[in-house]
Amino acid sequence: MRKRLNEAALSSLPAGIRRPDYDRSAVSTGIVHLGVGAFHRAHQAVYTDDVLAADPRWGIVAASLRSPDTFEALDPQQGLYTLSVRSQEGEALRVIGAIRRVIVAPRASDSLLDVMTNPATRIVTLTVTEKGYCHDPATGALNEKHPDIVHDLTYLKIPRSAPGFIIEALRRRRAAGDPPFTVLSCDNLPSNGRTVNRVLTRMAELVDPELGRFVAEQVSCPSTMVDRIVPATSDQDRERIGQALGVQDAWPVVTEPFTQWVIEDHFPLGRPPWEKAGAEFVGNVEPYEHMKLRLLNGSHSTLAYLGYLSGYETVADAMGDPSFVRLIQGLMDDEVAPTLHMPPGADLSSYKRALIERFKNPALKHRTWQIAMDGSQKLPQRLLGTVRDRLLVNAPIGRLSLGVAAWMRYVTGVDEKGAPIDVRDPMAPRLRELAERSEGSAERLARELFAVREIFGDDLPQDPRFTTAVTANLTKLYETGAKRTVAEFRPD
Ligand code: CS2
Repeated sequence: MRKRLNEAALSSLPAGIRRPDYDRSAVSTGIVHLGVGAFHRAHQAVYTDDVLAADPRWGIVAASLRSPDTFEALDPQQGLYTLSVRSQEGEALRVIGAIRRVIVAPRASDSLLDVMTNPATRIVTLTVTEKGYCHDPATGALNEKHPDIVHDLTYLKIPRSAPGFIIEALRRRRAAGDPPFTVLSCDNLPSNGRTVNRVLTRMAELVDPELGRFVAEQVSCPSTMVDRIVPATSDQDRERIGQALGVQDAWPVVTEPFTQWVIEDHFPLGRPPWEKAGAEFVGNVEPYEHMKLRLLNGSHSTLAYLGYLSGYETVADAMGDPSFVRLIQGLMDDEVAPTLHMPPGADLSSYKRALIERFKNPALKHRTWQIAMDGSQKLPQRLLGTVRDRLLVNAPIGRLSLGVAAWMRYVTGVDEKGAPIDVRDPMAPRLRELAERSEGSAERLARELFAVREIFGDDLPQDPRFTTAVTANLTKLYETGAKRTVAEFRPD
């Protein structure tokens, strides 16, 4: 049995493994993070770790809103964990110390609210995934019927949802005469700052119209574009990293060399000097976000559904198939790129080239099944916004509609060999029921699913250019299977 990674073990780690270059005992809490998954630990926590030597006031208290797993792994490690950066060239390990404490919100909502209410907390960051905002993905408005929102509006002192925690903390700060913290969404939502602001304002209004005005007028929610591919950690990763460290890390995170963070610079109570760690501060994040959500995430979701149905376990496996590379290249070049207003100084060709290489990274075991999760929350910003822009100028949507059709085929919950698919999605039961009602008819399945307004809105189901293209692709998927459909794909 190896000893556990913790403060005492830091000095005996093998040379060459980076570790905190600052005095952890001098660090105080300036940030509360909601949603302490692998993504946060491989992204924002690393940028923060990089700048704690320069300014120790920005330590992180991180909360998980559901499962105690991260707490149980990191608490005995005093918040320390390993970041593994993997590529074909090898693996670089580094121990991150930016997280001071982990809280399991459902067990300790009071402790979490106490830290959020402390005036020293000046930023609340979020990676709660798309569904954590409890919004309607097609419109971006708060879903007032969401069970967690209904709960929180009745029992705001013991909230469950991310918006509930933020609103209760802001309410308490306002009552105490303390200024509001800045809310920084780091999720892959369209205009994530504006979306979180809209959701919070509405929730606050429902609590008290005065609080609604306060949130609308005084809470800053800068938008951000976050990018780093972070697959789920496997037991092999744990074992390999434990061997290299000589101590056991219960939950390291594994990622790629690439990382990017673009942030709107509006932090009334100040912020860490993240630019020193490579973050880019800009006036308007939208062009960066469109570029990333549509090119990277749009391709990712397309690869996930078609790849899974074709029997490819990982993104790199799917990218080993030249027909998939051709499809994704065509999707990016011909269908997505023409809809983008590029950010100043960005080079579209090298961005797309780099994406193909990142997807091919064989050292990352990024499962198609993992990316396929929560499609109902992802489709609008990844594929459907692009579809709308293309239809506006009457341009072809062959590959985009194939991606949508593959999602439809996937959410039936039965694969091409008749085996069950473990569909993880907040709408899974409803999607499954619609699929069952369609009795194996591609046309009926498409019709039933187009009627899900939360995903397709009111406009797309009325547009025969969209419905015909998706239905034709879905029919082809049923008739010939995903692999052949991709191999035989010809643009219109
Ligand atoms: C992925 C993203 O799981 C998914 O849906 O598309 O997590 C993706 O890896 C990141 O956005 C990359 O920045």
